[in-house]
Amino acid sequence: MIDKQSPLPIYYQIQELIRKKIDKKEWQTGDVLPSERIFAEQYEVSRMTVRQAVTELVNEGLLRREKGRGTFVAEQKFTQTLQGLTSFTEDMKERGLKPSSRLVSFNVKEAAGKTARVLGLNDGEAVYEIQRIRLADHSPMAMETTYISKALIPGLTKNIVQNSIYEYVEAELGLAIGYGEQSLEAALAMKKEAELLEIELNDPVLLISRITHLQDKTPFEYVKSAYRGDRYKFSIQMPRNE
Ligand code: 16G
Repeated sequence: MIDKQSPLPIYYQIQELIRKKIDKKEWQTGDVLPSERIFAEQYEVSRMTVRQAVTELVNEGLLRREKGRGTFVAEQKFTQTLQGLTSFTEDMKERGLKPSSRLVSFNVKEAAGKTARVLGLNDGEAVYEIQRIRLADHSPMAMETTYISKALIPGLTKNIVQNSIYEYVEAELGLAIGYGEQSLEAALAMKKEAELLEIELNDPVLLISRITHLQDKTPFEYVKSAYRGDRYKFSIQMPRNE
């Protein structure tokens, strides 16, 4: 199966062979790969070559190494489009997964600084600060910190925010959500995020900041989230402007 005469580098051929086994579900999420030694013997290549192929796939996110335990087929990443304003609940349901939230904290605070500014509030006005771990089929995907003006949406409760906030705003309150502004940047998971997201300290996360407005342009939420870098991939369609 490995063609040593081929112009394709051997490590690349091994990489594609592993990819194929995963595509064909011969190896599934959570399965452990044979050791480098066994691999090298089976395909009559050096362990270095096997290591190179595996490292590339680990960097790509297809495989995951665990110290002292071996190399596993990683959970596949979600591709999340950046077009359209959707809620976590909607995104997960569309994928056929069960959305849920683990409430980390629910407080009313005095708005200050950027939070007050982006929500159009004066310093000292009351805001809800809601921290939630968002889960898909019980597996943590993101940690969200949401700020919402108490004067605008006075009735929020722990119970409500454990379900969909967008659904409450639209279906219960009859408010129309209009548009959002969002930015993304790379970061390393800090201690609290790592623990709650069940990843290692300094694992990659994507920080997403969103300000969402009602149709009448009133800003209604300011959300700072950390998405697991190993579970998410973002995509967008880009028509070239004339
Ligand atoms: C998404 C949003 C978040 C919003 C939440 C509402 C990002 C990147 N996305 O997670 O801003 O608050 O959906 O979800 O922050 P819910 O309706 O399920 O509570």
